[in-house]
Amino acid sequence: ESGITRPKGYNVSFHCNPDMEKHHFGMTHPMKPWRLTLSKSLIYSYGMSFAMDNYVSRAATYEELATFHSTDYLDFLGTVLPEPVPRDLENQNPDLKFNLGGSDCPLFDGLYDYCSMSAGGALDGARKLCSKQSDIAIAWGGGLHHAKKAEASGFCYINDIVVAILQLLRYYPRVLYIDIDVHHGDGVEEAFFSTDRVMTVSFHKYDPNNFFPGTGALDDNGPKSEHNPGAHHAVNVPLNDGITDEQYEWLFNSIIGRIVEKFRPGAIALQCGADSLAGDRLGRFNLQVQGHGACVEFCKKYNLPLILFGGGGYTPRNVARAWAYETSIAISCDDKISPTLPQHVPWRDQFRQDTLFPTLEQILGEPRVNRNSQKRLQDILQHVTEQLRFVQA
Ligand code: V1P
Ligand code: CA
Ligand code: ZN
Repeated sequence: ESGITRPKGYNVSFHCNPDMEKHHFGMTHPMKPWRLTLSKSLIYSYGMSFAMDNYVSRAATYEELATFHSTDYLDFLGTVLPEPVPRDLENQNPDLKFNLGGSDCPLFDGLYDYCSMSAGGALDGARKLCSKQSDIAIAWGGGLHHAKKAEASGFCYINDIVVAILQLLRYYPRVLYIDIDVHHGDGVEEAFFSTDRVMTVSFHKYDPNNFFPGTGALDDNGPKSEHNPGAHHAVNVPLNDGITDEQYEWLFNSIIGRIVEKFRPGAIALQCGADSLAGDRLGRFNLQVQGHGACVEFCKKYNLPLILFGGGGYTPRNVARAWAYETSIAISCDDKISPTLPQHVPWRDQFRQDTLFPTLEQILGEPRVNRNSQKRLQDILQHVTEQLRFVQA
């Protein structure tokens, strides 16, 4: 009914595991794995599965996770059990091992399974790109960009992105990582701080004192020690509250355009965290589904192997709209998706309006004040342009 057909000579693979979605971080925790169920419900209702190769992703193995994570950390993650009674409300426990068990990264039933399935989908996607069986791979269950080698952080325990990029690096000399989640992609940045084979670019709300994780200033571009090949290969785009589609698209296209020209990546990994959308429970921007999706469209135009990850996104109806729209961008050539939601979508009431593209007024009532001046955005572009003088492909 959507008119979506399978394009010839170009493959999209979709990687998910319904078992992942059953896990719960806890009643008051903003991360709801169920948003993946809602997203798939919309994607399938539009008929998009007929235009993709659909895979139930397997759980990543211990050895695969150990390509990035320390075995100490993995061993602990595999054996910790949830507390029968919550310790205390305010996360004051002084002996959290590996930052596990606090309010951001709680221990819940099936935690290890949840993490290994998230990484399994991302890794399966990366492998499909390496074997040229897919041109675009989609892993909405991945994108957990804060996890460190031996530490959980910001709702992320296993860094599926790093594991997937390490796989891509076996086949592609250079990988470009782009992160449009409203938070700084610190875990991925840090993992590749000392290599010039991965360039990381994060767009995020930046306020070192009041917004998680507090890193990602414009001039944080990788350790500038003399013999570090990774110097200048971290790009940070710090933004303020209320940025609009128009500004974001201009900045994204200008920056990514210059980077691709200079760095000439063999593959692109795009983290599509949906908490940069207007109306997100944790986010601060005024992006609409169209502006968020325009980033995917822009990346797709390079015709490079592309992997799309999920990430943040705390208002499930908006997450589902964005990831459904972005799935349609991945599979469609020119045919546009219907802006009206399909007649029969499970959990139809969740969406409130029957449009894929709600207006800012529909989402928020009153849009957030935009605190990004055009002058500041130009200065950011200028800084990045100068930084790129130190980069060579
Ligand atoms: O602000 C903090 C920590 C807690 N303080 C000690 C500082 N944590 C944030 C974490 C946000 C993580 C975002 C993950 C992602 O980038 C990728 C999946 O989207 C936080 C926030 C907040 N408003 O920033 N934690 C919580 N809210 C939280 C709220 C209720 C229950 C548990 C956590
Ligand atoms: Ca980001
Ligand atoms: Zn986020």
